[in-house]
Amino acid sequence: MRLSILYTLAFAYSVSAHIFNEKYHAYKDPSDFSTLETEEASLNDLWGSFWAYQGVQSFAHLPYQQCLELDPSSSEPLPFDIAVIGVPFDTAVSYRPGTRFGPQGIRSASMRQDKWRGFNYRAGINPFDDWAEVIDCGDIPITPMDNTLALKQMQLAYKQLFKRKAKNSQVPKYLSLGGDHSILLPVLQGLYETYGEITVIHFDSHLDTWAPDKYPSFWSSNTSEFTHGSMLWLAHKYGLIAQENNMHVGLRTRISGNGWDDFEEDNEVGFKRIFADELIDKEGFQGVINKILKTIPKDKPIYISVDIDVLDPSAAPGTGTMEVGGMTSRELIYILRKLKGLNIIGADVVEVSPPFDNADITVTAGAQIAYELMTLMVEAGPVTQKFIESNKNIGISESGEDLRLSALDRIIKSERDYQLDMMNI
Ligand SMILES: [Mn+2]
Repeated sequence: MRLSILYTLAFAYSVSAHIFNEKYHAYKDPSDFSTLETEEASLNDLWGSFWAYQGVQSFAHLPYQQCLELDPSSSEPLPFDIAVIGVPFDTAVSYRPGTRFGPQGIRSASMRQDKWRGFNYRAGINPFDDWAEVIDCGDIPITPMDNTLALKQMQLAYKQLFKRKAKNSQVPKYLSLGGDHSILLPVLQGLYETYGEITVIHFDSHLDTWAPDKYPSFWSSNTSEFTHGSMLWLAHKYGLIAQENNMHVGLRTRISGNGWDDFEEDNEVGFKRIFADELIDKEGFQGVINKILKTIPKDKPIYISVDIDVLDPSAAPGTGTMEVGGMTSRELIYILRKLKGLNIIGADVVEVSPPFDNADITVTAGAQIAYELMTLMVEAGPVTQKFIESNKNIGISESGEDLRLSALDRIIKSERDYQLDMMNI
């Protein structure tokens, strides 16, 4: 009886804040449990909400399923439009490893995020409570023993993930949690099969467009050339990314040799460069944002890749290859927020290495950046068939020749015979 009255009061309160469960704070008398054992309070009322630090961890307490284990035709998978996918792979790094623990570290640090308190005041939307069904798809179970096999596993996983049916969108979007940066190659291969060439906005202190032979070693193999510093070079060789107007943001790495060779090669891979120092030049943030928006096409599929080492080591010590002189978390979020309006069809946060983290600084930054990227993917709206077709046509010449296939031919004919079977599982 008393509960009913409290429900009424709670409901009155909820009129002005209707996203709150009308039964929150319905029970106010710890001296008497007897009224709880009535039909008025279901098990879900009693036990269906958690404090931030409770519950089995999914990203932001989102509904969880191990998507790769479910056969879409024979089971009843959770419907989704945007999913978080963990990619725990870190054996293609040139310096400190540890990002195999990245997905779980970011999930752990995302525990204070959830649908209930998920409204992004900077954006004016709640990415977990908008047009998109958002879930956590679990991890890709990748071998740490053999990078050729690992790459094939990731390629097959993304191929299957992009074939999954979305609920309110033509295809699903994925927010990948790395893993080292090499995971971008199989992500781009999966995206390419859906969209054709992808334009990449690459937040990083490093170029990652290095030809594999820029590493100072006599020894190499096809497998050894797949690294977290060469994946964009490989993506270009495979014709997966736009020929021009990809963009680096936040660069400050030292470069090879005694001149500008690395930048010249970067030009050939199709990137424009924004350096960390430009943020404090006289044109400052607005200059940087204008440069990005002037370069990145509005009508093409855009992918955002965030290497957490774009942040200054003071803001992200838990990463493999720190470079001093980077931006703060606030500055990165500020720039990301200005990318609203672009067709963001996927994103990642990579190179978060919990074993090198201090006091959860890096994993917490990674979780917040993931939330901002999720917001951008929601803001971009569902993917339409028309949009997919309009981009694919870019790869067809006036005479009907498929230029995207030509891009693959170029690899076969190139002096370096990169394993074409990487493209064909
Ligand atoms: Mn990187």
